[in-house]
Amino acid sequence: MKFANFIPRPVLVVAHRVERWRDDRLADPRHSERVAAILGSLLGISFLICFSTGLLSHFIQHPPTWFTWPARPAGFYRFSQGLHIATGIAAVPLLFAKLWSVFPKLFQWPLADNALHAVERLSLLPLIGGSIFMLVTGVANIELWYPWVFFFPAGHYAVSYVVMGSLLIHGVSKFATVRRELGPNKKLAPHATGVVGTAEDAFARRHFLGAVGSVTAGLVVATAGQTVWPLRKLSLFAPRRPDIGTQGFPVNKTAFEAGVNNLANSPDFTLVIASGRQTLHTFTLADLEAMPQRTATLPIACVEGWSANRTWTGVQVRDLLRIAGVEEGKDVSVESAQRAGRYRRSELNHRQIADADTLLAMQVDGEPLHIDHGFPLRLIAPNRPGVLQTKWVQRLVVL
Ligand SMILES: Nc1nc2c(c(=O)[nH]1)N[C@H]1C(S)=C(S)[C@@H](COP(=O)(O)O)O[C@H]1N2
Ligand SMILES: [Mo]
Repeated sequence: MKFANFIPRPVLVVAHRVERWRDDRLADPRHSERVAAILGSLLGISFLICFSTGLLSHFIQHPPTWFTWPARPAGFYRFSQGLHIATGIAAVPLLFAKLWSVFPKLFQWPLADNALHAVERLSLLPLIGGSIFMLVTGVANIELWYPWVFFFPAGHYAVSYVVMGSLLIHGVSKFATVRRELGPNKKLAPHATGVVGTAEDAFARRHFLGAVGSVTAGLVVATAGQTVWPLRKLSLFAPRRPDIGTQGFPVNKTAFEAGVNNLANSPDFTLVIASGRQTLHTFTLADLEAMPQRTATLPIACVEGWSANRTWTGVQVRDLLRIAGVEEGKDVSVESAQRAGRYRRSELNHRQIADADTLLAMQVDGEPLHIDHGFPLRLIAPNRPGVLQTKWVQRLVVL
């Protein structure tokens, strides 16, 4: 006796209608396997670039023992973080289009053909859920909107592994389809429905993909202006423009917000070089001004996606450490007058210290630093994320 005989008639009627609806959709070239393969490949590439640049950024901020981030090329972090944001933004319309395109396939009955297929379909849950989580938290973060209770980088980082794991399963299971649809013999390939595509089908497909492509390109351009200087006036979706702010560039956290107004403005401000609890050397501002000054053009490249190139003048960190008698090859902790907050300190490894352009800056573009940019003393060094360019530096502690 057939299983279907036990199912009440109204349920069968509904199931039949759903099936007809699904088959009608699947006959639409925009829901074809070819479109799914194209969007899926583009999305896969975006996710891979986004994941690798994200992982790199994570390692730079939380270096494992085998990882010592170099100081050169000076603008590399700016480039890789720009790619991270651009591919993340591009993935938003691509993901929408892909989900819309494959949506009818969800209504397959039976739900899976065999155990392997069941695993593959189940892996869609973490893949889709995780992707939406990554894109929503990422976009909210670059828009400076933090509506969650968890710490963004930790959540965003952890879920990226869930997405990559399920993407791997998905990619492997769809590999044959992608090769059939996009490989060299694609003209011979029948449609999902078994009908060979007509010229109208090809037109409808291109029309749809063209629309998705334009929206994607538009979104990327409207965000990239926060880091790609010539596009700055098109920076519609990005909250910051690299040319707008105090002294002509953005401020991440003001001196008032950081609670350092009094300390930073105090005439007795000193810079202390210490090793553990022991003070090795104390510099007054006058001492620092009397030292050889170095000027370098370096970007601030915020992890949130904006960046701005500026010309900084100050003293070399390696000079300061030499005067304090610190031997070469040590790492230091750069500590701010700011008392609380995650970004009140950062670490400089020995490769970065050895670089001539790793400075404690007192000036930007020939003017004394504004207090919101770190007056009287801020770290600025090549190839570092903005969050590691510590402002209001008061102590360098040898590690
Ligand atoms: N002490 C301290 N330094 C800090 C921060 C901070 O919150 N406190 N924010 C960092 C971040 S996230 C960035 S992007 C840069 C921005 O520098 P700016 O405000 O001068 O543009 O400063 C960094 N230095
Ligand atoms: Mo930042």
